[in-house]
Amino acid sequence: MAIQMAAEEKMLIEMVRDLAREKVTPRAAEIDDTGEFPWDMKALLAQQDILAMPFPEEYGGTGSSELSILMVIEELAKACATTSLILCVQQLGSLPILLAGTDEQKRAWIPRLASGEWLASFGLTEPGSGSDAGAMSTRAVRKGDKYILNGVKHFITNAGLAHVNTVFASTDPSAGTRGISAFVVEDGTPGFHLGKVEHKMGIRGSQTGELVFEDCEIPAGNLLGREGEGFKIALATLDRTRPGIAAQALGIAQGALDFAVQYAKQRVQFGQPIIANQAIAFMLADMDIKVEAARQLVYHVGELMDSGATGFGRESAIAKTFASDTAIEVTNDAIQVLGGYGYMKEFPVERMMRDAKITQIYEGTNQIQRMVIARALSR
Ligand code: COS
Repeated sequence: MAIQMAAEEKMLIEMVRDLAREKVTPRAAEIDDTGEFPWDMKALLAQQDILAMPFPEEYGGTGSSELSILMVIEELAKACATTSLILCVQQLGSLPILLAGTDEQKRAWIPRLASGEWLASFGLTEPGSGSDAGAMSTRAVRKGDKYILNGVKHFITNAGLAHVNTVFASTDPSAGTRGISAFVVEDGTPGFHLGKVEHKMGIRGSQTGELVFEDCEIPAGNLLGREGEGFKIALATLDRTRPGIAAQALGIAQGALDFAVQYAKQRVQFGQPIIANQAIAFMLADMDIKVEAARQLVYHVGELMDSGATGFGRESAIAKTFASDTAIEVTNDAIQVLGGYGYMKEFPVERMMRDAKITQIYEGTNQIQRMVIARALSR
């Protein structure tokens, strides 16, 4: 596939590749070990204008192509999935504002997200509604020039860290998904606080927790779009951000493959490097086949989004499913190539496998992706 990309975007990708190798890779194990949000990595991404990529220039962003954003996520994820997630979620949490917000709303929130001063979160999931996102019970009731929010959002990346929280709540429970609305809740709003913080298997430096709303009053002007449009805003956002998770999975898989190849060239058993054994060489070849196929799907959906096409939900779901399944298979095989060493924390591949697992789950499980694909087929 011939990649259409401006020269400066190509330079940016190379810059990020170097940055990832020099600054991100050396921090990855420690971030995983401590489970603390890597503020230094966030600052690095902000300084390099990487967090500005998903935003239009008129709101302080760099107006980067979707393809280049995916490639940057891939480069970061090769080194550290947690760090790549900072960019993914900056886009996820703010896309509802870009898709449905007014100019005034964009001016209020986007510039400080683009500069990296603020982080964003995306509050859709609840304890009782994950895959069935439309079954949410968080309520928003209009009272004069305010909305009063009550409910709990669960498994939210950047919970307690984000200033701009995009929150989906029902303004009309009798209308089902057509009664869901989208809001921005700013950090520090009375009645809004951080609930339980999760301990996770992977992406451990990323903070995942609950957003709790108890008679939380927000200005009516924080409604995005019109009442009842929230579910469509959420799904349209996910169509556009699932490729970012696919790119993250791709990066994790490539990182594991690179490490396994390097190891297999150096590790000597039975008098020769283990890559000289066909059992290992073919395993590496199979890993490479899968990673390259995932890459083509990820770049394809990026180019599709950049072409201005609409209705790429199927391609987005295909890329996310294939790349995340690939990430699990390839990281698992990378551990096998390293043998006992692969199982030890001293080497990065076990972390990569733990990090890869979430890509099959978040932003819609791969079972939900298959539903999206099957529905597109039946239309
Ligand atoms: N973009 C915009 N609107 C969409 C859409 C899309 N991709 N897909 C569906 N819609 C619209 C439908 O047209 C429908 O609108 P109308 O009521 O006006 O006809 C509405 O949304 C409801 O659609 P549908 O009936 O298909 O909704 P379901 O409740 O069956 O749910 C799925 C659809 C399963 C696809 C959705 O709930 C989903 O994506 N779940 C996973 C959630 C998720 O990814 N969570 C992760 C959170 S972020 S870590």
